[in-house]
Amino acid sequence: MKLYAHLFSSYCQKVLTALYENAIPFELRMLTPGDQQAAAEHAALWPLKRMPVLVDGGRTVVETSIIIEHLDLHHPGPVRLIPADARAALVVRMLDRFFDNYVMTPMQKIVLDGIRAREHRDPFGVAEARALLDTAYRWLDGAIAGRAWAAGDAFTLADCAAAPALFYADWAHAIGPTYGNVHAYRRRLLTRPSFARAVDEARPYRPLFPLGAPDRD
Ligand SMILES: N[C@@H](CCC(=O)N[C@@H](CS)C(=O)NCC(=O)O)C(=O)O
Repeated sequence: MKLYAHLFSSYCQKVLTALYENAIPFELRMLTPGDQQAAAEHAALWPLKRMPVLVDGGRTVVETSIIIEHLDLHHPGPVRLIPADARAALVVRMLDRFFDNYVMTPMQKIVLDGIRAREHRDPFGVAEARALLDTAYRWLDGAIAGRAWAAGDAFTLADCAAAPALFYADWAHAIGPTYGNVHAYRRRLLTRPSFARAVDEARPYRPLFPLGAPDRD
């Protein structure tokens, strides 16, 4: 399998975490800005040019949640990221959508606004993103009370989504000090070997963080 990705990208880390959970072998096709060959391959596979993209045999698989579903189906390992029970799987998929739509998306809005030329910035959109993150943190703090992982005792797809989302969201818009469950969960994610590896591999790229990476994590 080949994964077209960049190690510093939050959505790429979501899939890398899933791959590392089950030690699934793959070749990383790193999408570095200077590598035009890799960029051309990526664009030919997926004209929308979003990363990561997984190529498994003759199949091109896009969208991180679907890539992780694909891995769980075709390359199952000891850690089942989608619960076998359909009802439990629904909760996991719902939380995966929560992290992508209400943590990752507003986090990216804030971060990407920092890359734009000053005249193209969108302060209203950024203020909306910050408000959405505050609401998401508040909801999450209640939802995960008493849980080890997002959906309960088992590490799942939802945690693969949560890990990079909360990692970067806290950098972009700090998680309020009153949300103790979210802080503890973020710390727990950082100690999970699969995600800790993804974070470590991305360390050299921290100077790329447009808002300035904090000196922690
Ligand atoms: N919904 C997509 C989102 C992927 C995505 O937005 N990836 C970012 C990197 S974190 C990207 O490719 N950005 C490049 C761009 O927006 O042109 C997924 O889950 O795979």
